[in-house]
Amino acid sequence: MAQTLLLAQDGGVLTITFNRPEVLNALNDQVIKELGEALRRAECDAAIRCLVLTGGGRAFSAGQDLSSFAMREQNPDRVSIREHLRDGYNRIVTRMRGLEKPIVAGINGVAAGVGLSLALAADIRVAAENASFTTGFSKIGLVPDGGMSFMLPLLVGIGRAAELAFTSDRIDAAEAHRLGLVNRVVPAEELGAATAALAGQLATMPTRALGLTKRAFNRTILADLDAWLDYEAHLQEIAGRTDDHKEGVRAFIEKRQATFTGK
Ligand code: LHQ
Repeated sequence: MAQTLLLAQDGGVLTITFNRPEVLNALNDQVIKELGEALRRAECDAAIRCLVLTGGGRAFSAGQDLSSFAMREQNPDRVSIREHLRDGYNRIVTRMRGLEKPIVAGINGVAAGVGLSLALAADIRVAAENASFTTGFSKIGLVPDGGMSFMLPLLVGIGRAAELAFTSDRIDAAEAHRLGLVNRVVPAEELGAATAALAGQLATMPTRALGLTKRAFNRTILADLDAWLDYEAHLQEIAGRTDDHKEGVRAFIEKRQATFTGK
């Protein structure tokens, strides 16, 4: 099976690149598995002192692979959305926040759905000026998951978070920067060098102190991370049973506008 992630270590920096460019780095079970393994490697290897998460091709990540998700829905033995989240994305987010090393997201293109959630779970976000952002969930009748329901209001404030989550409007990097969603915006051709320079700097800092700082921030603002993730999964289970969710996914696959009924 083709590798869905590319890993490259340069000094103390491990760069993880989503590698499904043909579907805008949409995330399937294999990506989640490989990402879990890469994070485990970063936890165990003292030589790795900073992570970079980025995307290959024109996207950072378009979120859950909706084609594989729609096929999964036809399997009578499928696990519930709640379990899908608990066993997959929630573990990844817990690992990312629990990793006591800095994580820099190099957002090279569109970040949507849980792809955006993973960018928000990183510590610092650097975006290319042609990157774009959409929560995306409401377009398929779902609620923000992968930690987005608390990271988004934390970063941009609850009013702006509501607007972004309700409308799923796509915003550009300049707007994302204005809202506080990303730390820096750089010309597209400089993104690799800019993230590498920042990550290289962080990798030479006192890793233990940075890790403990992250632990302190987590405790201050994400003290109930696991409970929140669990609650999101519970809400997603409810949303996932609606007609609007089924219509939203069908409409995406059939490349047409969804008609939502509110049910
Ligand atoms: C895709 C995808 C995609 C497959 C583009 N899947 N193929 C958690 C738990 C349980 C249930 C479900 O979900 C979740 C978490 C989530 O992440 S839910 C949200 C999932 N993501 C989305 O709803 C975003 C869907 N994608 C889009 O809205 C657009 O593609 C964006 C805004 C990302 C980019 O738009 P464009 O730049 O116009 O590109 P495109 O739409 O033309 O996409 C290019 C290709 O990528 C296209 O395939 P094709 O064969 O026509 O070239 C898309 O079908 C494919 N693709 N996203 N998520």
